Amino acid sequence: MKMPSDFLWGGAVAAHQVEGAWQEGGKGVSIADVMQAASRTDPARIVTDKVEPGKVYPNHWGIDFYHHYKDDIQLFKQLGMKAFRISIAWTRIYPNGDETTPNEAGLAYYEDMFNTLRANGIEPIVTLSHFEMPYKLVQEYGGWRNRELIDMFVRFATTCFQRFHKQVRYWMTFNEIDNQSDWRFDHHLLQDSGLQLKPGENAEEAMFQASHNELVASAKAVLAARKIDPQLQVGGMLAMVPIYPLTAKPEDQMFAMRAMQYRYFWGDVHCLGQYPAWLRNYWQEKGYNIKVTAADADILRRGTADFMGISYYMSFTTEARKDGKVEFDEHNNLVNNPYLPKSDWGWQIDPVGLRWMLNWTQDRWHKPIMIVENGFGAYDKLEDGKIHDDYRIDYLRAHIAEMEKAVVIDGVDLIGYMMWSPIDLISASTGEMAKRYGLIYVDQDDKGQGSGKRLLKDSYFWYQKLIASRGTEL
Ligand code: BGP
Repeated sequence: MKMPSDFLWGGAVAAHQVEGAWQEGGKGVSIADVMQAASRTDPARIVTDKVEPGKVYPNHWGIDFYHHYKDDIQLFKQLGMKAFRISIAWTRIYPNGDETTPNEAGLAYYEDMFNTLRANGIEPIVTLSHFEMPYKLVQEYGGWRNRELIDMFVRFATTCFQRFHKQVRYWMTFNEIDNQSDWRFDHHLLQDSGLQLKPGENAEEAMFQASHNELVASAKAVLAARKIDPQLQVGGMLAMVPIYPLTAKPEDQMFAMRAMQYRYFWGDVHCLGQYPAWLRNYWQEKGYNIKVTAADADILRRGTADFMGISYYMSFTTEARKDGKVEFDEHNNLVNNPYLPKSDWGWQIDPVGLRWMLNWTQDRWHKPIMIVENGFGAYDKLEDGKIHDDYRIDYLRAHIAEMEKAVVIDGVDLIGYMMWSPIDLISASTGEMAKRYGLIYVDQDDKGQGSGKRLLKDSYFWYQKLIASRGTEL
């Protein structure tokens, strides 16, 4: 199906997964610099107590995009990309988060990158916080449970809007803010909200307070952007995962609905400007004391998002609890979906779920949508200098076909599609290089060894044709 001529076909990355150069250009230490990959079973995965000079984490080297971006952008241009999503590392702009004067070297770095993108006909799309708040804000301020972070984030956002508003029109505040619904897994608390639990602290309550502070910061950033340049579009960003009921049993249906309400209340606040009634009741019933001031409520109401950025990789399935309670317990209540295959990392592959989710998102929030992540992590095999990644093409083709139905048949207001990722990068959840997403191969292993050379995979040529044909040559 032919997509509109102004549709933004592109690709996405995050700063900490590609840049490397973690101590260059005046950059401070971020949580991503000291955190072991999220899903490793290593008990030490959560965080180091201090930054150990000799200790290296994959995010320290990324794919050295910091030094390679000019060449890589040429490859993106030849691919035909119309848009490129990246995040700004907060620590390049405010190294510790609590300074009042920004780091000029960091601003200059992104300025040159955005200019290079524009000069090559590529629209930069920017996330402000993608899993990498300054580490000092975790250690000394206690992460997002502390309201002081609101103004620090708004200062960071305002600095970026002021400096880059001519080059960057589309912004998102917090990447996958709804991942915090998985607060049972402590890496989400740390990575997304900078929370290390205190003895006796209730994780869910802390998560709700941290999330509230982030939502206020996000709404304040929206209001700041409007003042600086009314052309700016500032969105929220959610990991969209349909949560299907396992059966037609009403209890399963009710349970799955509440699971969706729970996961997407962040979107409700972003788009509708207020908390849903069920959640306020839930806080009360649990005895949670979430500090929401009258001024906060006013900011949330006024600072609603201009669009919604979403990522889509998979769907979940759930069934009712045996005790009849309509709330998640520590087991996460997710079950296997017998109809769906899985990736090597156990992610359920569900292209139809993307169309389902796009319709659901539009019906619920009535905002323009941008797909800012969708892709397939797989082991690639290099054969005679080539990578025949049919499995990646199959995944992208099936998802894009469903996306096109959502736009052309269902009338979903979709601004663009950014696949994850145009180039191999460090996996956020495993810290591996071996879990590859790219259309461009990077010769580097899990330990950072390799020539760093870039090679074009079969999927690169496939996506190139697809963009040139406006989505018809699937
Ligand atoms: C999303 C994150 C990305 C990216 C992607 C793939 O949740 O926003 O940063 O990493 O998932 O996940 P992974 O790298 O863990 O395979």
